[in-house]
Amino acid sequence: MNKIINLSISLLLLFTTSVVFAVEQASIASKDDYISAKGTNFLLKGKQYYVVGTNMWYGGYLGSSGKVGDRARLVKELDSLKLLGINNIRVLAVSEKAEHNSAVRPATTNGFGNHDEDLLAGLDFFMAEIAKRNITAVIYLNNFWQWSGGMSQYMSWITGKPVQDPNVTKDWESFMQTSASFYQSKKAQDEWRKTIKKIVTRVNTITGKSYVNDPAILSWQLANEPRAGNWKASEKDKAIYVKWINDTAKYIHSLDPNHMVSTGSEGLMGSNGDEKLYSDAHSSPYINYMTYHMWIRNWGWFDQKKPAETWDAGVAKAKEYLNVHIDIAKKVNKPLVLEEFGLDRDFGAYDVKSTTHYRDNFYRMVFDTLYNRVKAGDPIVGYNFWAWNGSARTTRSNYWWQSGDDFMGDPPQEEQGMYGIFDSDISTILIIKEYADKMHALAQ
Ligand code: IFL
Repeated sequence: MNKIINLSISLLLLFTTSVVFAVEQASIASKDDYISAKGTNFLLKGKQYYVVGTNMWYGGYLGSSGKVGDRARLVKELDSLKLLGINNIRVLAVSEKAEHNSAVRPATTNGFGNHDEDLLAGLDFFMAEIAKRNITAVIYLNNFWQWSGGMSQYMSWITGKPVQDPNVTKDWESFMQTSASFYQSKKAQDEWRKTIKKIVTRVNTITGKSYVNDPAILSWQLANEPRAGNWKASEKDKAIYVKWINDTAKYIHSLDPNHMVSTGSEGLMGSNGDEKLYSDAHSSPYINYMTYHMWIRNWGWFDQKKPAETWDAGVAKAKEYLNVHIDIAKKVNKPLVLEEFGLDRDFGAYDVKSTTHYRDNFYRMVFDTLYNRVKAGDPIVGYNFWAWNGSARTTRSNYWWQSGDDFMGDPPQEEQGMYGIFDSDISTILIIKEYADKMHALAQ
């Protein structure tokens, strides 16, 4: 009798697996349905594809059906972004549990191999919802900075030493050195590859579709803003970093033949100002396009407390930074995306009701500079502004995030409201929409 029951169960399992496989086969996209890089262009179904995007690191968090999730809000945010003309979102795949105050709580990963399935299913929901809206995702698999645990947390798990939160120590140089030690740790790389494999080969629990077969993924991204080391990185550090990029990207392609892989690099400011390092990092045959980020206040090119005095020089430097990367991409012969930029609200305010005149002018300048170069057929293929706060609001008088607060584009390492765009920022939203329309018109 037992034998018969076992046999029936096995047959049932075989049948179910075959049906799932057959359903997935039937819906498997053709090569043309995935965005790919050709020369300095992105192509989708034989047509130019331009990234008109935003950043929403917390997309998977909102998608969770658990306590921290808010699916109704996610759906509403995506509807708003769609109306704005957004077609791409940069999102975090995994976070590592950290003790310091600058990191998001909970984390998707609570120690090596210990993943929170509810939170991971949140990314599934996010992916299912963006696909419905014809929005694509860039999914990053690690973080050089501390707000999602990231590389410094991997190293803390390995060395047993607590992460020294640079928000507290103010010692960013030694923090960066610790983060970069991640590239050289065999244990860290082995553990990270297990996580990469888990995410990349995942089957979406909402759609039943494998991530590998999901055309809504524009690219897998190694990490948010990986750097070779601190500002004193040696030639050896740089070589290790370039090799790490090549090897990891190759590994991801071995798991997923359908999608592009990108670095998440900030460009020259994340490459010690070293053009060779930036070019080398993106010359790997396994890196399909180039990325850069631009932060004129973080980098001291603009002082938000003295805007009138520092605006002209800050904008001049910004324009140069925007253009110089496009010229480098021409030499490397790959497409380029400006995947982060932003500016404070006027005079560095965080309050949702404060004005955004300088930010609005800055957004217009960035969009216009890039739009004109896209139009001229240069290697720039789009942008993602940082970031979408949408309907999130903080109730904290000091603007610092705490567990249970709304998730917004400003991560927990920064004041809530610093750079993100709220759904009430109408003047900025109108500029985003104006240029989204212009960019889409170029793809006709
Ligand atoms: O929040 C920051 C984020 O870590 C990033 N780049 C800069 C953002 C604003 O400071 O990736």
